[in-house]
Amino acid sequence: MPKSSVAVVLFVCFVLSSTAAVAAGSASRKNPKSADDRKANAEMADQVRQEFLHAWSGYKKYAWGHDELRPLTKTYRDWHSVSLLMTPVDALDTMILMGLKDEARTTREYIAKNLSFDQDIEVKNFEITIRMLGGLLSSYQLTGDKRLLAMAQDLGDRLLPAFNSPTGMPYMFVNLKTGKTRGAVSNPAEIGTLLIEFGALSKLTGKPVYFDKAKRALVELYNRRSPIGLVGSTINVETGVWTDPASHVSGGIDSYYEYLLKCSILFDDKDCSGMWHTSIAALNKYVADDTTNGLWYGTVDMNTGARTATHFGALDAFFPAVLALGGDIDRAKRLQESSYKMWTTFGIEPEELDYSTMKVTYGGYPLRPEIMESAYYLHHYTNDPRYLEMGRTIFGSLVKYCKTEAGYAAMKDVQTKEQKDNMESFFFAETLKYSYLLFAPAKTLDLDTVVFNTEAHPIRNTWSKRK
Ligand code: DMJ
Repeated sequence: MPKSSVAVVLFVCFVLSSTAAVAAGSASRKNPKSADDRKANAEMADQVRQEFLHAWSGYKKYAWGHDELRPLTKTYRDWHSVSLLMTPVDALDTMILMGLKDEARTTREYIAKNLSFDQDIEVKNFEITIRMLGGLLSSYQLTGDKRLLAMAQDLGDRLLPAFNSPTGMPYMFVNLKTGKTRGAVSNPAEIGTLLIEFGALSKLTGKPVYFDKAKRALVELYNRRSPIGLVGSTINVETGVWTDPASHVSGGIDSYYEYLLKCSILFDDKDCSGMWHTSIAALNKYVADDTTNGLWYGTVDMNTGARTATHFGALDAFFPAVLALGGDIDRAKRLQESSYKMWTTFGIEPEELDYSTMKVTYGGYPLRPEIMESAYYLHHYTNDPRYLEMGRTIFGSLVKYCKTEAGYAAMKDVQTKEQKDNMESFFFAETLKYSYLLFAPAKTLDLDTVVFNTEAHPIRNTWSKRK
């Protein structure tokens, strides 16, 4: 058997096997002690699975073959003039992890036979990378289906022209057929959230070009940090000049920091490790806001560190997971309490609030996963039932306010609980996956052996001899 096939088989065995050696590290930390607790967790995991099936059957009935379900009007939405099967690709590894074998088989076959990237469409490099490239690579590792790897490579090749800017930082948009690029003003998240996917593609295909381009983009961005070690909100990838100095951990910057840490782990990359340590020190010094109302991360000027806003929101709720993964359990716990306060104050979290007044500044909720993701990480590292309790409350609100006849709907405003006709693919990829993994037995997937991309697609290092 060629080396790469052995690696895939090993990963499949790793995830599916229930031998004591598998996941022993986290199993000892995560498995509840009492039979009652085990039963309660199993019931929750099963409920999440049933809700996945509810939403999935709505997608199949009203939107099959399209990018997303519109859960109120029971129709569909495509991001471009042709569908890229966004929901099936994003949802596939969740089905596999939930043990939904028939659904996973049918979906995988459908993707393999119907998805083509040979399309004259302009796509957002970041979104297509995290959802599609990440989804294909993760499902390839979980199944060993080489067709998925071939599709990932085809997609990676078509996205590569995005990096052809004078600085090496990618343009926002690229045409999948012509390679034409657009969008010189980008942001740290879209520039720096590509290395897990492009890097894994290199390791799994033996072609270094993907890793090299994505790593260069990350380094070029980092090298433009301010003298106090922070990045801003927008930057021109042609000139390398910042166009907005607002510095925070929210949307537009968030996963840049996440990938510095995760790439240091996944690729054992010393540069990423150094960049992470410098960055987290600057974040904790300037962006963290330790108030009488709890720990938050707000907004400051990247050059002076002066606070310019006290905003925090649903997207920022990923940060406890990153802090915990980086070993800072204390800050992770305190920030998760703040996120949970944000959730429980309104019954569901708003997209953004002002934490100095706890007033909503933007009330939408597009079914985001971040708060559940952080509960999952914190439970893994602490085994504290507090995070199961949080998970139950959060999932309970989702069912109460967002469930519809055809699936799950976003909210226009968490204060009025008015629903919105959207069900993003990340609801399947992330929200339901993290909800399930929080309650599922530790052997389902050992967090210590994978790195999740920012769309919750687990990637395992099958290429390094050391691992
Ligand atoms: C996802 O697409 C990813 O998690 C991304 O990093 C941020 N936004 C959504 C989920 O909220």
